[in-house]
This record gives sequence, structure tokens and C-alpha cells, in this order.
Amino acid sequence: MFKEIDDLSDSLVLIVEDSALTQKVLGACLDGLCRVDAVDSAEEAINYCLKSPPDLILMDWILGGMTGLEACKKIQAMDELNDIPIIFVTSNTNENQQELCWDAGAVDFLGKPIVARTLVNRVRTHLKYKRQTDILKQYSFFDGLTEVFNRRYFDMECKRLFRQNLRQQQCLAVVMLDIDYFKLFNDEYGHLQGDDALKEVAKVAVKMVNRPLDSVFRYGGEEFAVLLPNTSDDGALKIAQSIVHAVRGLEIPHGKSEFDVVTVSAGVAVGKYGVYDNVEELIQKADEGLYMAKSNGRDQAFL
Ligand code: GH3
Ligand code: MG
Ligand code: MG
Ligand code: MG
Ligand code: MG
Repeated sequence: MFKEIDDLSDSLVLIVEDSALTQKVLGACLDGLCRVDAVDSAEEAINYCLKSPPDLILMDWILGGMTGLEACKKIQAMDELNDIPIIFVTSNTNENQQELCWDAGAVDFLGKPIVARTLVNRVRTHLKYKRQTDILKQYSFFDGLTEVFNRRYFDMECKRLFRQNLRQQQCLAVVMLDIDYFKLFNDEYGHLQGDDALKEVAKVAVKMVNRPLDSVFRYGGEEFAVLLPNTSDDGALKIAQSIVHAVRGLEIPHGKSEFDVVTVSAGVAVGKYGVYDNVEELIQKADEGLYMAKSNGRDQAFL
């Protein structure tokens, strides 16, 4: 883990600077530490971040159009971007102007003319913090075995999406998946092979949900959940069925199942505007669907 944090060669610093010469000088200072890209204006910087967020921004204050200070405030106000550390690099160095940078949410401040070693050290420090936070986030939101999102993240995401979809008066679909006869599988083939089967099932579920907002979670032991924002009854059932079909298609031998291969059952529920009071009710409904799929003979999806 710590080696990963020390190697910053993949980290990307975006230089926002209207002077071509300063862009060059800053870039040369960081050469060998990390990757560097540059834009000339605050507007371009925001567009750049929305497309591919860098790990750190070196921000000039006085730019052609929007000032660096305004850009910093805008970036700080965006949920998806406000974890990018911003360091001001400017000749506006009096105390009042520094205050404005801190108020805008900057993590650091460097006066021009630049002292190369100071720049490199500050950038290295903040890139390391950023990387550390990213890695910790990964550990806390992902399931170590199957590499899909974990239960903690599921609890956060379904609450967030439920509220968001309610606001936008759209549907949120939940699919609960449960591997059939998995206790018998473990008894027959051992837990290590059971773990491998779990990984395969997770992988194929991820493959079947390919819209960017759809996500797969390990809900518990051999149970997975899929969240599908803005998805109708038909759409959600189709996706659930495609996962059921694809798991069967993996053809993982299961001598203790009537299907001879590993299969899953799925319960589907769709939270339409005003139907469920809270996300717990929606999950309960998907659970009931899962129970029906099991009692109807397994290896199927039920809405
Ligand atoms: P059903 O078709 O009714 O779902 O039967 P089942 O045997 O799958 O259900 P049950 O709830 O009785 O058993 C679930 C099994 O899943 C028991 C447990 O050993 C196994 N399991 C849960 N988590 C893991 C894991 O991380 N690795 C392995 N190998 N097995 C696990
Ligand atoms: Mg300038
Ligand atoms: Mg289960
Ligand atoms: Mg069970
Ligand atoms: Mg099961």
C-alpha cells in the first residue's frame, strides 16, 4: 500500500496558466515526478476536469476570462470535483489575497517567482495525500474478494439514488441476486472454489449492466444487489434475466444442483415516483421477488 502511495508517476497535475513560458517552467519543474498537462484559461480548466479529473491543479490567479479564484470556487462547489487539491501559483501574494485563496478552498499557495524545490515538495505532498485518500476510499467501498462495491457503499448509494430519483420523479430499480444451493456447492467443492464461483458471478453481473450509472454490489455472503437508476419494470426485469442467463452460461459445474451448474435467482423491484415511502420498502419488495423466484424453482428472475 505504501509503495503505491510513493509512486506518483501516474498522477496527473493540471497547470492552469495563461503564460506559455510559465507553463513550460512549471512543467519542467515537475518533470520526473508526475504527469503534467496544461490549459490557458479557467473555462478550459473546468471542462478538462469534468472530462478527466486531474489529481492536482496548479492555478494561476489572473487569466484571460474567468479568474483562477472564481474557477477554484466553482470546482469546490461540484461534488464530483471538490476532492481535487488546488494550489495557487500567483504573484498576488499580499495577505488579503492569500485570505481569498484559502476562502475559495485552495489547499496551498505559492508566490511567483517560483522556487522549484518548494513547488516540487508541495506538489509531492498534496499528491500523496490525494493518493492516500483515493486508496482508502477504494478499500472502504469495494469488496475485497469480488471487487464489486460493498455493502457499506450500497447502503449509501441506494439512499442517495432513491432521494435523487424521487426529486427527479424517475424510477429506481433494485435487483437482488442470490446464488442457488451455494451451501451445497461449498460442501461439495470447498470454500476456495466457492470463492472463485463468487468472483465469476460478480464479474458476469458487472458485464451485463453496462450503462455508466448502473452498479453491482456484494450485498452479503452469496448475495449481490444491482442498482439501476431511471429504469422501468421491463428494463430491470430484462437485465435481471440477462444476469440469470449469463450465470447459467458460465457452466460452473454444481453436482448437487438439479441444474448441474451454478445458477442464481433474482428479485426485482422498481421504485416509481410515489410508490415507496423509503428505500427499505423498495429493497423489501426486491427481497420478496427473490423469495418468489426461489419458490418458483430457482434459476429465474421475478418482478
Ligand atoms: P438457496 O438456493 O436457498 O439460496 O440456498 P443456499 O445454499 O445458497 O443458501 P444458504 O443461505 O443456506 O447458504 C448460503 C451459503 O453461502 C452459505 C455460505 O457458506 C456461503 N457463503 C457465503 N459467503 C461466502 C463466501 O464468502 N465464500 C464462500 N465460499 N461461501 C460463502
Ligand atoms: Mg496569468
Ligand atoms: Mg442467501
Ligand atoms: Mg438463504
Ligand atoms: Mg443462496
